[in-house]
Amino acid sequence: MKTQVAIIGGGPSGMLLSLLLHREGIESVVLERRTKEHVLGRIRAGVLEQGLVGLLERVGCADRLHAEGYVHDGTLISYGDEMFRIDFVEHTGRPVIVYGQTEVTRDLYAAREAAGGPMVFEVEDVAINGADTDACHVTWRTPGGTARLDCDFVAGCDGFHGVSRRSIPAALRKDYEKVYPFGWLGVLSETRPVNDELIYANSPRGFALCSMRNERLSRYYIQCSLDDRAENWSDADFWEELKARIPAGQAATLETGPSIEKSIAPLRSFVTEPMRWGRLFLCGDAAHIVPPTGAKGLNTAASDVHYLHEALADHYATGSTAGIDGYSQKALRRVWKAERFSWWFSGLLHRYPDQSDFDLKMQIAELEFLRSSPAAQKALAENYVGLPY
Ligand code: RFL
Ligand code: PHB
Repeated sequence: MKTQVAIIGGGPSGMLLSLLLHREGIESVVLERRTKEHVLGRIRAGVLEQGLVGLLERVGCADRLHAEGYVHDGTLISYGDEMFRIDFVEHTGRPVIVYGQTEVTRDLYAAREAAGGPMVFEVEDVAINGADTDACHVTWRTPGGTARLDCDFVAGCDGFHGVSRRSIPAALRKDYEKVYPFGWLGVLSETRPVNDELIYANSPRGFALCSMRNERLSRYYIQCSLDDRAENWSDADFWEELKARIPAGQAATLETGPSIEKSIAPLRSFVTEPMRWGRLFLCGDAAHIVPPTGAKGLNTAASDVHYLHEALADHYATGSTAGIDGYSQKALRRVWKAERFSWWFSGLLHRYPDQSDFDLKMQIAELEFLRSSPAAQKALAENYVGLPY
């Protein structure tokens, strides 16, 4: 088999890239380790920046998003029983859209299938060969032997645990990492969201987030210990803990019900540099991870995909290598700003095991400064709605 771009990973990065390349007349094959059903069953991010919305529009995947997504002009931040609002539109002229990653991925799959682009599922033992030569190819194991895909380029869109990043020789890359001493326990429930907007809550008992997918589907998170297990939390315990972490007025109106999904995700900041080795380019979680505070994971994956598809399109159109040579630097410049924002916003809202009384006072002072300072609110809003690309 032969193609122009081999895309490893059929998550949102890989699928969006395949569609943007298709629009430019560039062929790709998507290789995905799991089944389509498995990929479409994942519950992840929920907040989309305008940049990602624009890309989805460009590939014809935004009709359902515009019909079913929710425009959020601002967000709420609470500490104890205090709560204030940051108006994104007032500060930046832009809202964000609440529309689940699960739905984005479903729309991307439908478009890729409609375009007839090849995809191979349940690929095992994927290996990237000769990325630093002119004989680049990808292989994987099949029941009958080994399959081989020859290609001009490889896009490593296979997430944090994928093979792409690890294919770059360790001596040629540097990893930057911060592991947080807690996780998020997330619950999805068929209940009315407690508020029209998201609530990011700093509480003495730990962080909580009230989010949503639609009018009858809520997504809530509470900070938990890393050795905790989702099955240790009954629904009743979860609701009680969530209520204790959000302002009393919100807790009083919180609709509770059975959870339809419950899972724990650890929090990590991670970046690998560079995001390119020869003919291999990393995109999205394969190259970087942010803690979910601020909802930058999926959105940062989208900006990588934007830069990479532009670079490849320019290369195929003109033969120039300037775009692909500049990809890593350009993507990383934006990645680090999203890393900074997610790290800062996590620090503002969570309880850390080694926090002193002084540190706690600093957190409250920073929240009160944010509450009173239009300049600080503008800085948060600018990052939350997404830096330009
Ligand atoms: P993905 O979504 O991880 O997709 C990668 C795809 O590659 C496949 N794969 C392979 N395929 C072939 N060969 C291999 N060797 C492969 N190894 C892996 C995987 O099966 C998968 O289908 O990465 P992508 O496309 O870069 O997208 C990034 C986003 O998914 C990610 O940034 C966000 O979902 C992060 N994230 C969240 N972000 C938010 O903004 N808000 C959230 O609430 C939020 N929750 C989450 C998250 C990420 C999580 N992960 C990765 C554990 C919750 C979780 C659990
Ligand atoms: C979500 O709805 O899953 C969500 C929203 C905002 C975040 C993280 C997750 O910062």
